[in-house]
Amino acid sequence: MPTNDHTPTAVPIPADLKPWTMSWPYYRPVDITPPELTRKRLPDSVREGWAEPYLTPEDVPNWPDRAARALVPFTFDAYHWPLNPTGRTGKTGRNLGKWGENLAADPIVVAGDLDRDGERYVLLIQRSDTGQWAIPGGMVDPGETAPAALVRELREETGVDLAGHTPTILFTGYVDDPRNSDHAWICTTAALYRLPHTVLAVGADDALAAAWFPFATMLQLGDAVRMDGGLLYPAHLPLLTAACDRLDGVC
Ligand code: RP5
Repeated sequence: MPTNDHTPTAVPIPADLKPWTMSWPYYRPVDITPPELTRKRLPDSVREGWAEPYLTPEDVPNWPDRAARALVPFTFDAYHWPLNPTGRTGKTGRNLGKWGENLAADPIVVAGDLDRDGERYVLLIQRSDTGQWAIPGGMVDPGETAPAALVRELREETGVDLAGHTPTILFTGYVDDPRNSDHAWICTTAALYRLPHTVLAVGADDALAAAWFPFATMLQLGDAVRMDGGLLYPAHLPLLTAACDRLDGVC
Protein backbone atom coordinates (compact mmCIF):
# COMPACT_ATOMS: atom_id res chain seq x y z
CA MET A 1 0.00 0.00 0.00
CA PRO A 2 1.19 3.58 -0.52
CA THR A 3 2.71 5.26 2.49
CA ASN A 4 0.88 8.42 3.50
CA ASP A 5 3.15 10.52 5.64
CA HIS A 6 0.45 13.19 5.84
CA THR A 7 -3.31 13.44 5.55
CA PRO A 8 -4.18 14.27 1.92
CA THR A 9 -5.40 17.84 1.58
CA ALA A 10 -8.93 18.48 0.35
CA VAL A 11 -11.04 21.32 -0.99
CA PRO A 12 -13.22 22.51 1.93
CA ILE A 13 -16.84 21.43 1.47
CA PRO A 14 -19.61 23.68 2.87
CA ALA A 15 -22.19 21.45 4.57
CA ASP A 16 -24.97 22.53 2.19
CA LEU A 17 -22.87 21.50 -0.84
CA LYS A 18 -21.89 18.06 0.49
CA PRO A 19 -24.82 16.16 -1.13
CA TRP A 20 -24.32 15.19 -4.77
CA THR A 21 -27.84 16.45 -5.45
CA MET A 22 -26.67 20.06 -4.86
CA SER A 23 -25.30 21.71 -7.98
CA TRP A 24 -21.69 23.01 -7.72
CA PRO A 25 -20.52 23.78 -11.27
CA TYR A 26 -17.02 24.98 -10.24
CA TYR A 27 -16.26 22.14 -7.80
CA ARG A 28 -12.58 21.21 -8.32
CA PRO A 29 -11.53 18.49 -5.83
CA VAL A 30 -7.85 17.77 -5.11
CA ASP A 31 -6.47 14.67 -6.84
CA ILE A 32 -5.04 12.43 -4.09
CA THR A 33 -3.86 9.60 -6.36
CA PRO A 34 -0.40 8.56 -5.09
CA PRO A 35 2.45 7.82 -7.55
CA GLU A 36 1.92 4.07 -6.96
CA LEU A 37 -1.49 4.26 -8.68
CA THR A 38 -0.58 6.43 -11.68
CA ARG A 39 -0.25 4.93 -15.17
CA LYS A 40 3.49 4.21 -14.92
CA ARG A 41 3.53 2.45 -11.57
CA LEU A 42 0.07 0.87 -11.46
CA PRO A 43 1.30 -2.46 -12.96
CA ASP A 44 3.82 -2.84 -10.09
CA SER A 45 1.09 -2.19 -7.50
CA VAL A 46 -1.16 -4.73 -9.22
CA ARG A 47 1.68 -7.29 -9.09
CA GLU A 48 2.17 -6.55 -5.37
CA GLY A 49 -1.47 -7.68 -4.97
CA TRP A 50 -3.11 -4.65 -3.32
CA ALA A 51 -4.33 -2.64 -6.34
CA GLU A 52 -6.83 -3.44 -9.06
CA PRO A 53 -5.55 -2.83 -12.61
CA TYR A 54 -8.01 -0.10 -13.64
CA LEU A 55 -6.63 3.38 -14.26
CA THR A 56 -10.08 4.99 -14.17
CA PRO A 57 -13.57 3.80 -13.12
CA GLU A 58 -14.47 3.64 -16.81
CA ASP A 59 -12.15 0.62 -17.12
CA VAL A 60 -13.94 -1.35 -14.37
CA PRO A 61 -16.01 -4.06 -16.11
CA ASN A 62 -18.47 -5.08 -13.35
CA TRP A 63 -20.08 -2.01 -11.79
CA PRO A 64 -23.61 -3.50 -11.63
CA ASP A 65 -22.24 -6.46 -9.67
CA ARG A 66 -20.19 -4.22 -7.34
CA ALA A 67 -23.13 -1.90 -6.71
CA ALA A 68 -25.42 -4.86 -5.94
CA ARG A 69 -22.92 -6.31 -3.41
CA ALA A 70 -21.99 -3.00 -1.74
CA LEU A 71 -22.18 -2.75 2.04
CA VAL A 72 -23.36 0.87 1.66
CA PRO A 73 -25.43 1.68 -1.47
CA PHE A 74 -23.91 4.21 -3.86
CA THR A 75 -24.82 5.91 -7.13
CA PHE A 76 -22.92 7.04 -10.26
CA ASP A 77 -22.32 10.40 -11.95
CA ALA A 78 -23.09 11.23 -15.58
CA TYR A 79 -19.75 9.68 -16.63
CA HIS A 80 -20.55 6.42 -14.77
CA TRP A 81 -17.97 7.14 -12.07
CA PRO A 82 -19.05 5.80 -8.62
CA LEU A 83 -20.00 8.50 -6.10
CA ASN A 84 -18.99 8.45 -2.45
CA PRO A 85 -22.19 7.58 -0.52
CA THR A 86 -21.58 10.37 2.02
CA GLY A 87 -21.36 13.07 -0.65
CA ARG A 88 -18.48 15.29 -1.79
CA THR A 89 -15.13 14.82 0.00
CA GLY A 90 -13.09 17.57 -1.68
CA LYS A 91 -10.79 14.85 -3.04
CA THR A 92 -10.78 12.97 -6.31
CA GLY A 93 -8.72 10.12 -7.76
CA ARG A 94 -7.92 6.88 -6.00
CA ASN A 95 -5.67 6.39 -2.94
CA LEU A 96 -7.00 2.87 -2.21
CA GLY A 97 -6.78 -0.53 -3.86
CA LYS A 98 -10.11 -0.27 -5.67
CA TRP A 99 -12.44 2.28 -7.20
CA GLY A 100 -15.76 2.58 -5.38
CA GLU A 101 -16.22 0.66 -2.16
CA ASN A 102 -13.14 -0.90 -0.51
CA LEU A 103 -14.10 -3.40 2.17
CA ALA A 104 -12.17 -3.49 5.45
CA ALA A 105 -12.43 -5.51 8.67
CA ASP A 106 -11.67 -4.06 12.11
CA PRO A 107 -11.17 -6.40 15.09
CA ILE A 108 -11.50 -4.54 18.41
CA VAL A 109 -9.95 -6.75 21.08
CA VAL A 110 -10.71 -5.90 24.70
CA ALA A 111 -9.11 -7.68 27.67
CA GLY A 112 -10.18 -7.64 31.31
CA ASP A 113 -13.38 -6.68 33.05
CA LEU A 114 -13.93 -3.34 34.79
CA ASP A 115 -16.22 -4.81 37.49
CA ARG A 116 -14.00 -7.82 38.16
CA ASP A 117 -10.51 -6.34 37.70
CA GLY A 118 -11.06 -2.59 37.99
CA GLU A 119 -9.31 -2.19 34.64
CA ARG A 120 -9.74 -3.05 31.00
CA TYR A 121 -7.48 -2.77 27.95
CA VAL A 122 -7.84 -2.48 24.18
CA LEU A 123 -5.31 -3.76 21.65
CA LEU A 124 -4.05 -1.15 19.16
CA ILE A 125 -1.32 -1.05 16.53
CA GLN A 126 0.84 1.85 15.38
CA ARG A 127 0.20 2.41 11.66
CA SER A 128 3.32 2.56 9.52
CA ASP A 129 1.84 5.24 7.22
CA THR A 130 0.69 7.89 9.71
CA GLY A 131 2.38 6.70 12.94
CA GLN A 132 -1.02 6.93 14.69
CA TRP A 133 -2.49 4.23 16.94
CA ALA A 134 -5.35 2.33 15.32
CA ILE A 135 -7.46 -0.81 15.43
CA PRO A 136 -5.46 -3.72 13.91
CA GLY A 137 -7.72 -3.87 10.86
CA GLY A 138 -7.15 -4.12 7.14
CA MET A 139 -8.69 -4.75 3.77
CA VAL A 140 -10.81 -7.81 3.00
CA ASP A 141 -9.04 -9.84 0.29
CA PRO A 142 -10.89 -10.77 -2.93
CA GLY A 143 -13.03 -13.86 -2.26
CA GLU A 144 -12.50 -13.57 1.51
CA THR A 145 -15.34 -13.08 4.03
CA ALA A 146 -15.29 -10.25 6.59
CA PRO A 147 -15.12 -12.72 9.55
CA ALA A 148 -12.09 -14.41 7.98
CA ALA A 149 -10.44 -11.03 7.34
CA LEU A 150 -10.99 -10.00 11.00
CA VAL A 151 -9.02 -13.05 12.18
CA ARG A 152 -6.31 -12.81 9.47
CA GLU A 153 -5.63 -9.08 9.94
CA LEU A 154 -5.41 -9.42 13.71
CA ARG A 155 -2.98 -12.34 13.39
CA GLU A 156 -0.84 -10.61 10.74
CA GLU A 157 -0.56 -7.28 12.56
CA THR A 158 -0.29 -8.45 16.19
CA GLY A 159 0.39 -12.21 16.22
CA VAL A 160 -2.81 -12.72 18.26
CA ASP A 161 -4.82 -15.64 16.89
CA LEU A 162 -8.53 -15.54 17.78
CA ALA A 163 -9.65 -18.06 15.14
CA GLY A 164 -11.79 -20.03 17.61
CA HIS A 165 -13.59 -16.96 19.04
CA THR A 166 -16.99 -15.61 18.02
CA PRO A 167 -16.96 -11.80 18.04
CA THR A 168 -19.92 -9.43 18.42
CA ILE A 169 -20.47 -7.41 15.24
CA LEU A 170 -20.52 -3.75 16.34
CA PHE A 171 -20.80 -1.82 13.13
CA THR A 172 -20.97 -2.24 9.37
CA GLY A 173 -20.67 0.89 7.26
CA TYR A 174 -18.60 3.82 6.04
CA VAL A 175 -15.28 4.76 7.72
CA ASP A 176 -14.16 8.39 7.51
CA ASP A 177 -10.64 7.41 6.40
CA PRO A 178 -8.24 10.15 5.14
CA ARG A 179 -7.68 8.13 1.94
CA ASN A 180 -11.35 8.34 0.93
CA SER A 181 -12.18 10.36 -2.17
CA ASP A 182 -15.28 11.12 -4.20
CA HIS A 183 -14.74 7.92 -6.19
CA ALA A 184 -12.98 5.46 -3.84
CA TRP A 185 -13.80 4.93 -0.16
CA ILE A 186 -13.67 2.43 2.73
CA CYS A 187 -16.55 0.60 4.41
CA THR A 188 -15.86 -1.78 7.27
CA THR A 189 -17.15 -4.55 9.49
CA ALA A 190 -16.03 -3.78 13.05
CA ALA A 191 -16.30 -6.57 15.60
CA LEU A 192 -15.69 -6.81 19.35
CA TYR A 193 -13.63 -9.65 20.85
CA ARG A 194 -13.43 -10.06 24.63
CA LEU A 195 -10.57 -11.80 26.43
CA PRO A 196 -10.24 -12.42 30.17
CA HIS A 197 -6.66 -11.08 30.22
CA THR A 198 -4.17 -9.39 27.90
CA VAL A 199 -2.07 -11.72 25.75
CA LEU A 200 1.31 -11.20 24.07
CA ALA A 201 0.94 -8.93 21.02
CA VAL A 202 3.78 -8.00 18.67
CA GLY A 203 3.51 -5.44 15.86
CA ALA A 204 4.17 -6.95 12.41
CA ASP A 205 3.27 -6.52 8.72
CA ASP A 206 1.83 -2.96 8.34
CA ALA A 207 2.17 -2.31 12.08
CA LEU A 208 5.23 -0.64 13.62
CA ALA A 209 4.15 -1.79 17.08
CA ALA A 210 1.26 -3.35 18.98
CA ALA A 211 0.24 -2.43 22.54
CA TRP A 212 -2.56 -2.70 25.07
CA PHE A 213 -3.97 0.63 26.27
CA PRO A 214 -6.28 1.27 29.27
CA PHE A 215 -9.86 1.41 27.99
CA ALA A 216 -12.28 2.20 30.83
CA THR A 217 -13.51 5.24 28.85
CA MET A 218 -12.61 6.94 25.55
CA LEU A 219 -11.14 9.81 27.59
CA GLN A 220 -8.82 7.41 29.42
CA LEU A 221 -7.77 5.80 26.14
CA GLY A 222 -7.00 9.16 24.51
CA ASP A 223 -4.98 10.28 27.57
CA ALA A 224 -3.03 7.01 27.69
CA VAL A 225 -2.10 7.21 24.00
CA ARG A 226 -1.09 10.88 24.36
CA MET A 227 1.00 10.15 27.48
CA ASP A 228 2.80 7.58 25.37
CA GLY A 229 3.61 10.37 22.90
CA GLY A 230 1.10 9.16 20.29
CA LEU A 231 -2.23 10.01 18.70
CA LEU A 232 -5.32 7.92 17.92
CA TYR A 233 -6.20 7.35 14.24
CA PRO A 234 -9.18 9.75 13.95
CA ALA A 235 -11.14 7.48 11.57
CA HIS A 236 -11.30 4.83 14.31
CA LEU A 237 -12.71 7.05 17.09
CA PRO A 238 -16.37 6.20 16.23
CA LEU A 239 -15.57 2.47 16.10
CA LEU A 240 -13.77 2.52 19.46
CA THR A 241 -16.59 4.62 20.94
CA ALA A 242 -19.11 2.03 19.69
CA ALA A 243 -17.08 -0.69 21.45
CA CYS A 244 -16.91 1.27 24.70
CA ASP A 245 -20.65 2.03 24.51
CA ARG A 246 -21.42 -1.64 23.89
CA LEU A 247 -19.45 -2.59 27.01
CA ASP A 248 -20.79 0.09 29.34
CA GLY A 249 -23.76 1.96 27.95
CA VAL A 250 -22.27 5.36 27.16
CA CYS A 251 -18.55 6.26 27.05
C1 RP5 B 1 -9.35 2.02 7.99
O1 RP5 B 1 -8.31 1.57 7.17
C2 RP5 B 1 -10.21 0.80 8.16
O2 RP5 B 1 -11.08 0.97 9.24
C3 RP5 B 1 -9.16 -0.26 8.39
O3 RP5 B 1 -8.77 -0.31 9.74
C4 RP5 B 1 -7.97 0.25 7.59
C5 RP5 B 1 -7.62 -0.59 6.39
O4 RP5 B 1 -6.54 -0.02 5.71
P1 RP5 B 1 -5.06 -0.56 5.90
O5 RP5 B 1 -4.81 -0.67 7.38
O6 RP5 B 1 -5.01 -1.89 5.25
O7 RP5 B 1 -4.20 0.47 5.26
O8 RP5 B 1 -9.99 3.11 7.59
